[in-house]
Amino acid sequence: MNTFVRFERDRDVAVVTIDHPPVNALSPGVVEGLRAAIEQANVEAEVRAIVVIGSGRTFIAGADVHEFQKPTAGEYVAKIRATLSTIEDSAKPVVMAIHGAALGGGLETAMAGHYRLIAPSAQVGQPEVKLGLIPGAGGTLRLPRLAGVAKAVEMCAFGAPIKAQEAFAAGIVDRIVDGDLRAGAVAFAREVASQPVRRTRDRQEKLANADPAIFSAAREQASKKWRGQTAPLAAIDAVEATTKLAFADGLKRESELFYQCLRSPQAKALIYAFFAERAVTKIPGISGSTPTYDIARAAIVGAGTMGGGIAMAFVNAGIPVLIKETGQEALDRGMTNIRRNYARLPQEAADQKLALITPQLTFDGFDQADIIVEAVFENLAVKQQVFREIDGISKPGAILATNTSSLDIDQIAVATKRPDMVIGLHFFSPANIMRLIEIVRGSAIRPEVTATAATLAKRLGKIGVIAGNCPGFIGNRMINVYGREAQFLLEEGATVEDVNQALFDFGMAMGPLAMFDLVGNDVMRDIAAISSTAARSPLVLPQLCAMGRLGQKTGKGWSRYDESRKPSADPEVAALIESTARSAGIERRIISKQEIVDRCILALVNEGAHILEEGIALRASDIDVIYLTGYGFPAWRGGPMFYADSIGSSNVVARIEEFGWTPAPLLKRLAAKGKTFT
Ligand code: 3H9
Repeated sequence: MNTFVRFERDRDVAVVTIDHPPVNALSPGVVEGLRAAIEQANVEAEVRAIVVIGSGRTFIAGADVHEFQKPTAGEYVAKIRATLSTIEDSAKPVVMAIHGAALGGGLETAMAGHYRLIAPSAQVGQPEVKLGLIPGAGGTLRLPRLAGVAKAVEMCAFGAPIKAQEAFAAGIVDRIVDGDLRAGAVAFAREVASQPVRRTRDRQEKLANADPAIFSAAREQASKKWRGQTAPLAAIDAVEATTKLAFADGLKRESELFYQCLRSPQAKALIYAFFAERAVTKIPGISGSTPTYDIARAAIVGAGTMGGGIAMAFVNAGIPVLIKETGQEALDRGMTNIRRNYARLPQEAADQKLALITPQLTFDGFDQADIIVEAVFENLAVKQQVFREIDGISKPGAILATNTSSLDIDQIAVATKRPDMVIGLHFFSPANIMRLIEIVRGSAIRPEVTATAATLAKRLGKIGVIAGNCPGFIGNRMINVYGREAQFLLEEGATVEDVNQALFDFGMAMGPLAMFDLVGNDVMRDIAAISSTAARSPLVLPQLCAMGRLGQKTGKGWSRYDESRKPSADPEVAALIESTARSAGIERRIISKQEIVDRCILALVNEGAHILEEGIALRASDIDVIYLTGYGFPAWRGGPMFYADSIGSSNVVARIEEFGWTPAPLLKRLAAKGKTFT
């Protein structure tokens, strides 16, 4: 048909193959080719049925998201919709053969066909909400017709894909095909060739009597899970409209809601974030041909919260780990935490994972490890000592990684005879859950080690972002200025609750002082001590630490915590802040919510600009990915650098100057030229 879509004949069955690597997105060309192929099959008299299949690793991953960023997005969407109508209208039965994934417009294409077959390992889903969109090519109409209203609401509003078995049970697919999918689909197509075509749009039985409680419950849940986001609610509205409108009117309603979403700043931010996540793997000087080390076994030094979490991250990817502690009690505590974590799994799965972990008090077997990750106390001398020891016992070619969150990688590397094999892998807590790893490169690092770390991050299901070596790297260096600003606001008159609420309402997962209390005020103090060079120091934090108000772990920090860790305002802290500020001669005033947000967020932006200019981050979008995946920045705002761009660099500079700060030189240059970071 064209370079993206092949048309072949298997006797009386037309086989239409989409061949558009890497993921068979419905790019321009694919859409036209698919339509032409269906039309061709309908005019060829010998053809009795049609199979549509994807080549390569997947069926269709959805619409080509790049197209949504262009002014021609409207025409593009209209073409997809027209192609799906052509498929559904086909007089000859169309059998969709799904392997890999049918996501978004991919599932919509499949549902426009008359039958769906699926490989056992495949997945289907409507993940558009993650891009700030809703299904825009009939997904909110056809999915409820196949799977029922409740399932459709769940899939369209929450976006999680489901596996083949579940898709079959829900009625989305007609058969699971073990073995050769193409052959199975062709045989199936012959089976149904003489039957009248069965169009999804005509199927009404699952639409009747939808319980209104489905929609209200979903709205409530979506408002919590996707706080501040509009697309999930629009997706629920669209499915609800499906239960009330004829197919053609429902399509119109879906289209209106889709365009509202597509035009929203949220979709722009989320689509940006989607590509930003993928851009992190593009590392200058490293390519697909850069050799990598094979990582078959890992060893971890330290079974504390970080060590245990990192061990689970490896094990979850099927990599066996040794985990070493200095004392039996600490080792037992670490293993108890790991077991508690795995207790959520079915017994057999938990046993399999635990079998991959060897807890020990010695370095036995460390000489076999391909990577050793140090996760001990955050202290340079202690870490150097560990690196001296592991360097002595590990095999040549083993990578030595530190989980430091702020310390100088070069100073750790010099404790070894292989500084070129030493790398920072800054996991975030809980390391088995959080997706971010900062991959920190020291000055001696070999490209092969960086390439291995990047590949490993992907294998662990994580997002590895490259960072240069400076105190606090990217994430903590920025969080330091953000946290300082939050504390200055307190000294100048805002309450702990004002500051927390303002940033929470901005969309942060939690307010800054709530974050301090969660992470531990002592930990935040130590991070600040490593990465701060500023003249003004926060005055209250050291006092809280001295009072043992370390945060949630001690029941008291900036707030007071009950047994269920619910915070409440603590008048003692308010009095301490006030008296500290007065004795330091700081003038106190009423501070607006806008000022709280601007000072904290623009502190991030200004530091981000310095980081970018120094080459500590490879690109502005890497900084955003770190903040979206590691620091609870609202995804629908795209990250601090994208947010700065959305308000305009000259506005950012003006506001920063109003605060009496010095704008980063890069920021000033961008403002002068009317340019953006991203
Ligand atoms: C939609 O369908 C809306 C419709 O309802 C409306 C129609 C009117 N477009 O993730 P990977 C690129 S919205 C363009 O590393 P994996 C990706 O950027 C869409 N490009 O692979 C990367 O490029 P590069 C709904 C896409 O194996 C390369 O492919 N669909 C798209 O880890 C490899 O990607 C989705 O939201 C796309 N749709 O994961 C699904 N997808 O090499 C989005 C991927 O230059 N995709 N690329 O960096 C995914 O979730 C994953 O890519 C997938 C594979 C699971 C498929």
